[in-house]
Amino acid sequence: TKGSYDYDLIVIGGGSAGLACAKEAVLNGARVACLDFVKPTPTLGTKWGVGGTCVNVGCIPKKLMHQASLLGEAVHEAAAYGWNVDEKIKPDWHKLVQSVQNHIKSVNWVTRVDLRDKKVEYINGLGSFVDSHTLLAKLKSGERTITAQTFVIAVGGRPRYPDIPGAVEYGITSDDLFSLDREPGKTLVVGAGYIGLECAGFLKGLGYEPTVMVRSIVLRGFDQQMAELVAASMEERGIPFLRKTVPLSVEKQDDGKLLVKYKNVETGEEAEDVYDTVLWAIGRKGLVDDLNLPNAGVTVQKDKIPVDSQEATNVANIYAVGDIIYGKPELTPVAVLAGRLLARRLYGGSTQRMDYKDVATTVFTPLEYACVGLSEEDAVKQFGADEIEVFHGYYKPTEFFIPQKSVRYCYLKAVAERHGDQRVYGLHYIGPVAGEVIQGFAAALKSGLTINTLINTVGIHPTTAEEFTRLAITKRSGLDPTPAS
Ligand code: FAD
Ligand code: NA7
Repeated sequence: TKGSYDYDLIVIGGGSAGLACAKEAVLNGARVACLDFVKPTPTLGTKWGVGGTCVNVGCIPKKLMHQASLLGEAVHEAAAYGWNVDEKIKPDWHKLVQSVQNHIKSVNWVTRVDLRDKKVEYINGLGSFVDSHTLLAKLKSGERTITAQTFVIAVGGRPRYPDIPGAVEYGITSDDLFSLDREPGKTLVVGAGYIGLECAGFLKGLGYEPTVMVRSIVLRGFDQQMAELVAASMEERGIPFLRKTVPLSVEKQDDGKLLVKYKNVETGEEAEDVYDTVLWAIGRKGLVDDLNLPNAGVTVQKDKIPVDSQEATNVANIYAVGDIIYGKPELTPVAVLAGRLLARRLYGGSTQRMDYKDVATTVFTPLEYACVGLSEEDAVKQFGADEIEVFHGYYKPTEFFIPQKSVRYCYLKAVAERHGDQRVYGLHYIGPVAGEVIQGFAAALKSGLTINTLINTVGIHPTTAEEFTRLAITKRSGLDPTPAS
């Protein structure tokens, strides 16, 4: 019976999804424990406190380093606006890491206080199933067996390492980068997903020399026209892209530098270069292994857990949310909302389900890219090229004029229904503060935005977001989408 378990709910994983779910469950009257445990990285042994990926080794430190890099750029631009700045200004990596880590520590602290205030029992232990109602928590010293009526698995993922000689010994991942105790220097970033591009972007802005190694395409899953513009804007800033290339091995030279051998996957041609740092950004692996899921009978698919539209696994009392679920966007706000809604359905009598469609996102490259809804290729695939109208244009941000920054890649487009109401299926924007620009449009798109509404919305002048209200040229027309002067 319900009363015979230690808890109503045990949440495994104290990251974005787990914390949101645990806190909401308590608010709705459940007795809840939340486990969180971080295994150190293989070589540097980096570890961190409660809060999960986003706070410790994800969104937050990434955005802080991106901001540091943008500020460096802004200081140089300031001279053009008449500020007397020392042209030789230079960042201090150690100070930056310290500031970032101090912020993270303060968030860890606030998180623990919040859990205590909200009466969530926090257990710093690694959970593994004994059976579908029993969990073994391995603590720093000793272990504890606990039982619950219901489980929510919210264990997230960790970066992958490639299976090549030297990868683990000499390479690092985003789990190490934000606390690295030495300057990254000349860095090979392997992987062209958003994490690889973002890291390469801020490293360049901070004065280091990143190179991006791309196995196939850039930003798989994103609109490919936009993805190529993002890559081109990075190349313009002096970040080389090694295309169609995979690493073969990493060796440490006598001088401490890393010799990387690699090959072109099309020509088979091999080459090598020497780096100070090799950063693997080749995707993330769901943390299913430690959970002992066979003991509970939970099905796994490619390191992830498949769930239905209620986030239920194949086992009646076990649910999963966040990055660990199969086939859904791996983003913090998705994890948070899905976790909260699940708790409300479990304990608050709610029936509201998570809507994973039309989730807006931003790639925080030096010139940012944000989007919501369908990519052009997905819209074409779904509705056919004849049924899609793409409105597009290049634009010139006012703030770029005086410092004479390149406007070559400032571009945006709306992917819409061709006939009828011209409903907007997707919005894509490359330029400054992309996330801030797209967030509000995401609400509009979810409310059924049409091209007619968009172009009859009065813009805010002078902004870059107003460019969406000025979209007038369709790709089909063949007209030049670059603005006159
Ligand atoms: P996590 O936050 O990973 O939390 C899971 C927790 O469970 C971890 O603390 C883990 O150690 C713990 N755990 C694992 N196994 C066990 C176990 N057996 N027992 C106990 N505890 C366990 N998203 C955005 O929305 N915007 C961004 O800008 C963004 N940038 C990112 C940048 C980087 C470099 C990375 C790596 C990710 C970024 N993300 C971003 C993604 C975002 O961080 C994740 O989507 C989000 O953290 C997922 O939350 P989660 O709760 O599912 O998992
Ligand atoms: P992604 O988006 O999965 O991207 C991984 C990148 O690494 C991608 O460009 C891959 O190329 C490349 N890759 C994958 N394996 C290899 C190997 N073995 N060698 C070289 N290159 C490789 O991962 P991120 O780390 O950017 O993001 C993690 C997740 O967070 C992601 O799933 C998002 O949804 C959220 P490919 O395109 O496969 O050829």
